[in-house]
Amino acid sequence: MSTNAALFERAQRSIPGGVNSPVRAFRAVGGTPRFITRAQGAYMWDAEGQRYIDYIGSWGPMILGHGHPEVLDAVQKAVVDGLSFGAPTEREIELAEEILKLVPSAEQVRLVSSGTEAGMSAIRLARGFTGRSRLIKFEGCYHGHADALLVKAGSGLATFGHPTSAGVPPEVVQHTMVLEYNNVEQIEQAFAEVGNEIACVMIEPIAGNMNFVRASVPFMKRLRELCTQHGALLVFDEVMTGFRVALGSAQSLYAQQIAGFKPDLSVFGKVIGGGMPLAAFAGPRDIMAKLAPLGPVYQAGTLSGNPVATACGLTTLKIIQRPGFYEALGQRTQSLIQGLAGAAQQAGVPMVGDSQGGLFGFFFADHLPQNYPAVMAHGSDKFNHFFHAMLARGMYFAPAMYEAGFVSAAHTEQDIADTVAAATQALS
Ligand code: KE4
Repeated sequence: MSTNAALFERAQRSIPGGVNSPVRAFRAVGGTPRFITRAQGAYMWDAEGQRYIDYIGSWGPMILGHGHPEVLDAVQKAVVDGLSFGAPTEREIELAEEILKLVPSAEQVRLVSSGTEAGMSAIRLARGFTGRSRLIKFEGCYHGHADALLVKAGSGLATFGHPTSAGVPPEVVQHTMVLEYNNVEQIEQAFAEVGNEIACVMIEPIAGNMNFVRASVPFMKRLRELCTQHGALLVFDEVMTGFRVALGSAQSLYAQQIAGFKPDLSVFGKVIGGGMPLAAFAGPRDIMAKLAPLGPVYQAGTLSGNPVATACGLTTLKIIQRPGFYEALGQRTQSLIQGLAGAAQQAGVPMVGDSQGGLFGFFFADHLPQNYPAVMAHGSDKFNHFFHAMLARGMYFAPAMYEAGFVSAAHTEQDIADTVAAATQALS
C-alpha cells in the first residue's frame, strides 16, 4: 500500500504542488499531506489506514457528516437517470425554491459550480445593476480566486488596490478597495470619498478565512446604512457561513439584531452542494433580472444546476431543516471549543475560541481578534505544533491557522471528548 509520502512524491510529478487546491499541500504547517481513501460520518481514513476525526468536512460542505445514507441514495438514483443534460430540470426548480424558502432576502437564485464562480458573478451583476465599477472588500476575507478579488490594500483608502497574485494585471484590481474588517471609520471615509462610485461591498459576515472573526453588529449596521444611502449593493459572501452557522445563514443572525436587516445579494456554496460542485448567488427579482438571458449581464455554465449535484444539495438542505438540527450541532461545536479552552487553561497555554452553529475557530491568544492584523499578530508556531500533535493523535484540523473549523451532525459527544483528551496531551 502506498504511503502518504510516496503518494505525495508521485502527485508532485503530475500535479503542481501535488494538490488541486493549495491549502491541501500543508505548506502553512509543514509535513506530508494525508491522502484520503474514504470517509464515513465524522471520520476519514488515509492511505496508511489511519483514522481521523474530521474537523474540516471538505471545508464546510459535509455538515451531515460523510456518506449520509439518504444523500447517497438520492445521488445514486440521480446518477442512473443521467449525469448531465445541459438542459433545465425540475430538480433545479426544487433546489431554487428550497434556497429561497430559507433566504427571505432573495427572490431569485442562479446556480453555478463553485463559490468562486458565484462570487465573481455576483460582482459582475452588482456592477451591471448599478453601472458602477468600484468594489470594496475587507482584508482577511476570501471570496474565491476571481481576478478582481486577488488584491491587497492600496496606499490610501480610495487608491488602487495591488494584486496579491501573479498574473493579475494592476488595471484589473484598480477598482477594488481593501478596507480593515470591523473598521467603521474606514467605511465612513471610503463612502465619503467615492460613495457614488461604489457598485458593491463584499463581506464574509463571519470571516472564516481568517479563522473565526465576527463582523460586529455596529459595524454591520453602519455598513448597511452607508450602502443604502449611496446606492451600493451589500453582498454577503455566505459560501462558508450559509446554512452552516444557522438555518437562515449568517444574515438571519444580523436580522435578529438589526431591524429589517437584509443584504442585497447573497453568495452560497459548500453546504448547498452537500459535497458536490454546486454554488449559487441570489437576490431580489429586480437585481437578478439583469442576468442573461433576461438582461445585459452575461453569466453561464455547462454544469450549472447539474442534476447529480442538485440531488446531493437538495437532500442535504431538506435534512438540515429537521427540528433540533442546529441546536444539537451548535451544542456539539460549543462543547468542543469549551473543551479545548479548558485543556489549554489546564496546560497554562493562552487560548480563546468562538463558534456559531457548526463553524468554529480558536486562537492561541488572550482575546478574540477583531481584524486580520490581530489574527496574524500571534504567529503560527503554536498553532502548527498543535496541528501536528493533534494529527498524530488522529484529529484532523485545518492545516493553516487562518482557516476555520467545522463540526458535523455526525460528530458525537464521545468524538468531542476524545478530541479534548488528545488536546490535553498535545497542549501539555
Ligand atoms: P470555492 O471556489 O473554493 O468553491 O469557494 C471560494 C470561497 C468563496 N467564499 C468563501 C467565504 C470561501 O470560504 C471560499 C472557499 N473557502 C476555502 C477555505 N478557506 C476553500 C478551501 C480551498 O481553497 O481549498
